[in-house]
Amino acid sequence: MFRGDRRQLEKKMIDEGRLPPGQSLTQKFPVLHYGPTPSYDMGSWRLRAFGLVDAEKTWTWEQFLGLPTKTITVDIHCVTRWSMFNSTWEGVPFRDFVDLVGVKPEAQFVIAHCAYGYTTSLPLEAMLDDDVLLACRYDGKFLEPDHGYPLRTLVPQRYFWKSAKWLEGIEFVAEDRLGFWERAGYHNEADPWKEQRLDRRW
Ligand SMILES: Nc1nc2c(c(=O)[nH]1)N[C@H]1C(S)=C(S)[C@@H](COP(=O)(O)O)O[C@H]1N2
Ligand SMILES: [Mo]
Repeated sequence: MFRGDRRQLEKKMIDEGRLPPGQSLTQKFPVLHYGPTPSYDMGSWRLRAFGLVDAEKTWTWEQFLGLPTKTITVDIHCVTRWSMFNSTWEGVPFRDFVDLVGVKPEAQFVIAHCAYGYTTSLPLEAMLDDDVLLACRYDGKFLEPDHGYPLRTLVPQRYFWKSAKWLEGIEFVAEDRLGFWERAGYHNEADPWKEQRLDRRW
């Protein structure tokens, strides 16, 4: 892409409703997180589903890789104002995961638990969208450690901090609990089309 053309292209993409307001396009995939990148011994790695579920369940890496996956190509939007078009991810559709787990009717929110206690949450209803994945591959390969290896959530319809890297647990709850960036003042809805970046009540 030519530098001079970039602004024009971005304006066109905003006008066409593809690029959310206030965003710029990036060609490379930036890395963003708080704290160090964890490294896992995959022999002892577990994904755990708990909270308002019929029975708590855990998956080993081997078991998780045996679950049916789907591949999608989506645009992602970071609150720091970069958007990346056409990123291709493979993972277990969250909807299918919910069916596997058996979630109680009182469950209204989903809390993603990650390495070092990072959490982020969303309404269960939002997590049931077609394009929400427990993603284990990006561009046909396992995730890079910096991008969340071995597993992250992918929620393309929200700012990217809602896509939790180094996922270790999924908790189903009746009442929401603010996550790491949300407690720091980020908006709990995080809809890029409404520019829900910071919570103005702070
Ligand atoms: N576990 C964990 N997940 C995280 C974060 C984090 O600090 N810890 N940061 C979030 C933020 S702010 C962004 S923008 C995206 C960045 O993902 P990337 O590094 O793959 O681009 O990860 C999100 N997921
Ligand atoms: Mo972010």
